[in-house]
Amino acid sequence: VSPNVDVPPCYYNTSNPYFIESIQYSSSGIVANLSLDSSRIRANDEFTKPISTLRLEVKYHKNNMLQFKIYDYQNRRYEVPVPLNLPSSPTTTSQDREYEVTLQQKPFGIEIRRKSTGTVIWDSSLPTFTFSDMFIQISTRLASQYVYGFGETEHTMFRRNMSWHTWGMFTRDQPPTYKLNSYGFHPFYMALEEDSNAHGVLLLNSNAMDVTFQPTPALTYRTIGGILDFYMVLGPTPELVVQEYTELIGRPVMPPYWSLGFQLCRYGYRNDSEIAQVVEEMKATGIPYDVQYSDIDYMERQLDFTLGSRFAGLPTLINKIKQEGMRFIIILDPAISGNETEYSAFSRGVRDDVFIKWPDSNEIMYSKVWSFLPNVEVNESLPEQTQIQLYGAHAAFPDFLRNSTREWWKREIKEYYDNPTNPEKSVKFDGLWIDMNEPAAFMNGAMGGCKNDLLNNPPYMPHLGYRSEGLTFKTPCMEGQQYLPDGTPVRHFDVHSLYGWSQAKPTLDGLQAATKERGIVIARSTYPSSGKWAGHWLGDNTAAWDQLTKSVIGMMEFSLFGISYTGADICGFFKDSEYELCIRWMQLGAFYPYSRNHNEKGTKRQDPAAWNATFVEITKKAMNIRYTLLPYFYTLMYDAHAHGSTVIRPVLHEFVEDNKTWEIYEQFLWGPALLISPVMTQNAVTVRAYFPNARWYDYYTEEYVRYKKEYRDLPAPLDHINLHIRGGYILPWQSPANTTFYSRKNPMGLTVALDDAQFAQGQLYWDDGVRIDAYEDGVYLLTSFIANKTVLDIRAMHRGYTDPNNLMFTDIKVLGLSVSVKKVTVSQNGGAIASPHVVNYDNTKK
Ligand code: MIG
Repeated sequence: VSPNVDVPPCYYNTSNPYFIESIQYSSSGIVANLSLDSSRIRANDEFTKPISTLRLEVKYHKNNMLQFKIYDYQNRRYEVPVPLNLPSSPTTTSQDREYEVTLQQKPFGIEIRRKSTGTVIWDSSLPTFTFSDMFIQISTRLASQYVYGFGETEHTMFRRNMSWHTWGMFTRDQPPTYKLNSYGFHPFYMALEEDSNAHGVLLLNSNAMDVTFQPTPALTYRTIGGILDFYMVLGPTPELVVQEYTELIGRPVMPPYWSLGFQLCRYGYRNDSEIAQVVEEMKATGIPYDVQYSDIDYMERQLDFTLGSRFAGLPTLINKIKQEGMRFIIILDPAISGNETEYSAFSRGVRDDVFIKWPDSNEIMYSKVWSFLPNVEVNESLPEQTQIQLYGAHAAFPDFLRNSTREWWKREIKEYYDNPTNPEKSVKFDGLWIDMNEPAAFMNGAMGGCKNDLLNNPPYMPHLGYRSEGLTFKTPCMEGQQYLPDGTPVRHFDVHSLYGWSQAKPTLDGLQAATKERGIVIARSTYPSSGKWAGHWLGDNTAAWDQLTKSVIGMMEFSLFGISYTGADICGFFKDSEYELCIRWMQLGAFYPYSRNHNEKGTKRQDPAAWNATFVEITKKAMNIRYTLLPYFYTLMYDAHAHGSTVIRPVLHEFVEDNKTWEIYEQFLWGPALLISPVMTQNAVTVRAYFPNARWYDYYTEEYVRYKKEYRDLPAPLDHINLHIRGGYILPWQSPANTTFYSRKNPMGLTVALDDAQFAQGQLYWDDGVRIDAYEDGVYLLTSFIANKTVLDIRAMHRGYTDPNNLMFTDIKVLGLSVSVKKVTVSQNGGAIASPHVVNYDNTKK
């Protein structure tokens, strides 16, 4: 192995100094005590001195899921307070378990095999294991070169490059940049085995860490705190890996129907009339559009729960556009200014003791971030950083881990919505967009400077790309005192990367308490299980071509992380967008679950109404397809919420037996049945697309294209995004309209795309689109469709909801029938279904 700067040799012990002293096997797992062979310890400094005794606990939770945990059983250490869904008692038998665990005694190692194939999928009998207070390292051999996941970082392919790359993890206000960790923290990977079985591994640890991929293939984890707590799911398919992982961490939130509509935002609207004007221009284009936003501009001096004078008309505007069937989302930042004389969010926060403090002190730890000082005349012509230096207020950070904080936050949200003292000023938002929750600061550390150098500049600094700044780069000090719900004190050092996670649930709870509807929360910083309450936008990207591919990789990765409501800022956040780029991005963004065009203050307008008539036509065409397919897409969201299936589905999840798909990231699927092949390069008029082994029908012509297991160069003129429907599936759809409020009233249809065996199936989930817990409470309709040769069977599987619009499938298209059809009769419990439409591939053009 050649020396490499990314591999710190001083942290690889030549030999692993731990050995197993005692082992106890039981029907539900293994417990072993580890000891340190002191003759094999290197001369180490204080903080990397290995702990002398450790315990390994292996728990066979399920036939397809096990946990292995290594910790100090003599001294309690911090453990991640994120609850997992574990069976209260193991539900396995040794025969049915899909895995086998073997321990190596000296040096200590753990090996896990897939029983059915004998493949070793974890083997830590490598000479690198060490466990000290602020440096814990473990390595494992991997079953193949095909590893996916670990985030949130920008990289260039979906599968991870195994050639000596190290990736840091620690939540940070870091715009997507190659190799740097951005807003979220996801220590989870999915790996393929050579025979195309798949498994997944979560390291439940929240301390700053890094992972190094080695071509062996192998993987080394280094974390600077907590314990090693691994969970492995055995798949054996990639889809099952995600289903099993989300069963463990919690399934993705069910978004309201309207949140699947197109959304428009920008940073820097000057006043409410500018928003009103944009809304009118957008409506005039006729492009489907459901949601308008306001960024921090609506606030007075960026103070949460206030309304600036230039936005005094916002409540009226929101009420008006809601009358017209649209929705409104506002932003909230976590930090609260401590410089105001009358600011109830702060005074009530102090009263309820919600803010992060200095350790052993009653002093709030203040930093600087959004919120300007009172009584200042902000000179907007100054650069942003100078403005912050001059005008930035003392910012206090709510500790969302505490019950008191959660209650306070929910009350503040609800009060802003209701505004009981001034109801005509109440802001009737439908969703909340939570930014800056890494947590972000506009300075390193806190006012007065950080005090605990050991925590802020730890002996081992994970590879985060800003080593010299230490951990406090753009965030408060690591010694910040936080508390778990049960009152246990924890250091910000340990829970930093849980900040956004801890804000997600109270924000959704507050939103739902206010609006009495399902609503949606879009969070910037996420951790495993954030998806239960929130979606995620991929952050401050740049208006540049490479960001289109990066967004596809990002969404597929978040599918693995159990967050299905995702998307990137369409047309790019930083920099002025450009015509062709923005058109291609609108086409791709029409297939993001979270489809929002958003840009930075000071940049050129880039909303679809800002360009020209051709832009409008092209965007409308793509958006109309999105709206047409929303019944199918909403059903995928339900399937993710109920069963953990992916929505933005990597091609390899459906065709894993074809190893060409293991490399694909320039195409993706909506569920199992719609293949999206976007143009993501400048000046391209064709797109190279892979067609895995299935029947594919062109979405537009409905023609059976006869491409199988091959790459094709498809025509892709500027007004066209290539879409293909997979034979074997039935897609429910509905005629589009300018908002989902109206499209939901339109007639529905089915597209039956037959496979080679003349078979197809599908389903439709339908509810009122806004009811909280509609699925949990059974207030929904689930219909299944099965087509077999010449018979289509439509069956209600669950009848908990009747749509007031008397919806019917008035148009049924059958693609690929191999016999010519003269007459079709369809009946469905007396309900009439009009004009079935049959496309017989033998008599469509080739
Ligand atoms: O300091 O609220 O990622 O979407 O427009 C920047 C202003 C803060 C960062 C978000 C971006 C948002 C911007 N915010």
